[in-house]
Amino acid sequence: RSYSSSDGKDSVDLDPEWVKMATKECKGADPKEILTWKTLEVCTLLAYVKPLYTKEDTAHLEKEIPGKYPFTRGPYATMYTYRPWTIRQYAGFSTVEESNAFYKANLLAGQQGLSVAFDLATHRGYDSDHPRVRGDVGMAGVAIDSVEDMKILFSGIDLSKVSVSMTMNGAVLPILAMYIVTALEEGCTYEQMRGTIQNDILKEFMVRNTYIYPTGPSMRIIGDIIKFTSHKMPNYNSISISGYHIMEAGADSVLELGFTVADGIEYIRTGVNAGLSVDKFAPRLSFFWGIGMNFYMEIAKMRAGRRLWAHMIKKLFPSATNPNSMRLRAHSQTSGWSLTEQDPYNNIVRTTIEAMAAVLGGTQSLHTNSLDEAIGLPTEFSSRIARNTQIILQEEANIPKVVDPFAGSYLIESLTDQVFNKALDIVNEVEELGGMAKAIESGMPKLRIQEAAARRQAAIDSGKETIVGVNKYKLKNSSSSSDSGSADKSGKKVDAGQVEVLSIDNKAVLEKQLAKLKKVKAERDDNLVMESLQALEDCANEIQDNASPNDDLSKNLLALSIKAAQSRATVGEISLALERAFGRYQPPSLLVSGAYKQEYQDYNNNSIVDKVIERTKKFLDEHGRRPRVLIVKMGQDGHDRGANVVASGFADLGFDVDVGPLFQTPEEAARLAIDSDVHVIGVSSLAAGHKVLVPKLIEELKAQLNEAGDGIGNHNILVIVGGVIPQIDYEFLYKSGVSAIYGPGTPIPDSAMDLIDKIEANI
Ligand code: 2CP
Repeated sequence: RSYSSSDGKDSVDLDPEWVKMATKECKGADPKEILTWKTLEVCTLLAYVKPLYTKEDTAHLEKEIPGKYPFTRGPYATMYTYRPWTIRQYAGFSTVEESNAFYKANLLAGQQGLSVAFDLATHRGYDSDHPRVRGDVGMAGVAIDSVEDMKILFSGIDLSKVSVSMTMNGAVLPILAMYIVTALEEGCTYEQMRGTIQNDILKEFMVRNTYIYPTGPSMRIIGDIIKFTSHKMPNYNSISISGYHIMEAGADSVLELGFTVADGIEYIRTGVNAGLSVDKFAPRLSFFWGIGMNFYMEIAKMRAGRRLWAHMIKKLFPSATNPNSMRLRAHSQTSGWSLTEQDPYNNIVRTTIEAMAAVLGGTQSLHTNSLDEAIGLPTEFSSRIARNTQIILQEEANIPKVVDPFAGSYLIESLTDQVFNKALDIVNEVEELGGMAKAIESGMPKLRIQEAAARRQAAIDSGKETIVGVNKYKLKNSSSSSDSGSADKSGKKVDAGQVEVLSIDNKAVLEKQLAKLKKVKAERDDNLVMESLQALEDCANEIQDNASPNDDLSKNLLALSIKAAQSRATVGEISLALERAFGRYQPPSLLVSGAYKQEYQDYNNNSIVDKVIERTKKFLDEHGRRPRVLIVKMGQDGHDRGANVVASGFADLGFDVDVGPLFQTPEEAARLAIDSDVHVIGVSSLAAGHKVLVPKLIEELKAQLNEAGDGIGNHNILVIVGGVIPQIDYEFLYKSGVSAIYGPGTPIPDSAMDLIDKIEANI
């Protein structure tokens, strides 16, 4: 065990005088041995964190001021003292009418910028009437099919004044085009458009999974967007380079930082390959961090991130001379993954702590999660508390009064150095693989993130890491969220376990969308639509000519998508025109093995893990094969952290695990389960589609098993469900034929043991 300092050498050891006193207080034990903090980042070999930092640890520090290279202390000189961060809550649900009303109410109540959540059908480039998106329309975001929808979404909102962020990656061309057409038709000029499009496809291939086209064409789309916006929309941020999803998928802070900065470098190269100078577009690249419960580390991460970006641009792109090209500005979101279904009011506290880390780290814009997000969609009540958390930090706590208040802290400065150095190692590793696009093809980032996720889950399941209300300090009689409260001192029932969640009527939204689609298609000039779609497809088929003047936008995919959107072509039609040229991306299936078991046993030997392993062995002896599970994700929900962690955990425990491809229909999932002769299908659902998709799966299973007759091995395949399932839907799912629901917080070995019982009973 050794500590390491910013230059990688052994750092100043613990202060000897303190060690003496501490040894006494530790009753003779070595404080270095027992008080050293082995952080989560140990996965990426971050050095151990000392229990005490002193002046000697920061003796090497040079003076830095905010607003100046390397920007460790902030992208602006005055930071929040002059203008606090933007309160920007990510939202969108159901229809454009409902989302528009929600946005307007939020702006009146103190929100300062908009951030649009689209439904998964839109993300994946399907119109609402496509058969693959039955369970997804309007569920985890707002449904958009054409410019007419977009116009209603922003009606009564002045797009020349309010900056709008749109989380869109796969279907980025039709959605950005429709936004631009809406703004133009409302009288806003290109120069006046301010806001951000996420447009970060690399992390989609790594973790978020809402890609449409293969990597090459996807990067070409990004090049065209950078080119178009840098010429015509000087105040618009062309990418939000996102660490958030990398962290939510399980990465620790160092991995998140390293991979995100490596993504950014790849985008700079993409802009340069599109014929642009770095200074023409880099100042409008922006970043997006996930902020979890690792308080000190998150502050250090944000400071180190700014320094790392500035350092890499200077080193790799010497032609960049505008300091704004090196200035990292970031949006942050508190971690959705850190929220718990159990005892959910604790989530307000978690979000507050995370929000404080984000602002003490110097974020430019912030989303604070609602307390109910581990259970379902936020209500007006929970959204208000989330928003007010930020207003209170801005207006009551005096936090904005001083720039970078943690600067000079022995700990934070040391940690900033350490995170910088370790993340730099990751960036260099990616560079050695040939840059992020190549690294992704090698599978390296995905596997590293999955490994970190599996270890984290094992740390929680084994009790090494505390989650209040989940694995420690649980509510009485609470095995899951079914707990509906406990008694307070006066014996009165306190409702601590149940919260109300927003419920979306998927059928009603779908009907509305279908009617609107029909109307748009009836009223438009079809010839114009066909022409514009053909032009787009032809351009996509042409090899790019990098020698063309860099302000020539005649062969630009965004310019042509704008024309298509103006003609009232739909999201699905524009996406399909591009798909005809580019094809659809099929992801490889990758799974880590051994990490879960090792981390668990490291902390807790001779545990339930060993018992489950014994049980699966016995099962093998008795039944001639291992218990076999197919993990599926249906609909357009690509959140696969839970599915991957469960799959690798179950495999480590001795199950035969199959992982279905993402985006299956219930019919396809049923077919795969029967063909693979599994005992169980485990459905992982995080995007609210379970009430439509799970009953359909069970129906399909029955129909297909009947069709197959007696020749099939399993007459009855069990269906289990995990993920974000509101308690109120449990009864419905059980009635539909679900055998078990394992909500967030269920330890993997517990669910595994329960499942073996169920499989044996079923056999
Ligand atoms: C700010 N300004 C200042 C100062 N602070 N000027 C002088 N002194 C200061 N102290 C100026 C800036 O230069 C800018 O003007 C304007 O004020 C606004 O400040 P900003 O820092 O640009 O803030 P912003 O407009 O809020 O933009 C922040 C970001 C932007 C990070 C740059 O990219 C952004 O808003 N991103 C949000 C992304 C987002 O919402 N993502 C949601 C993901 P100029 O512009 O004239 O320079 S949801 C994800 C979910 C989970 C999902 O993906 O599924």
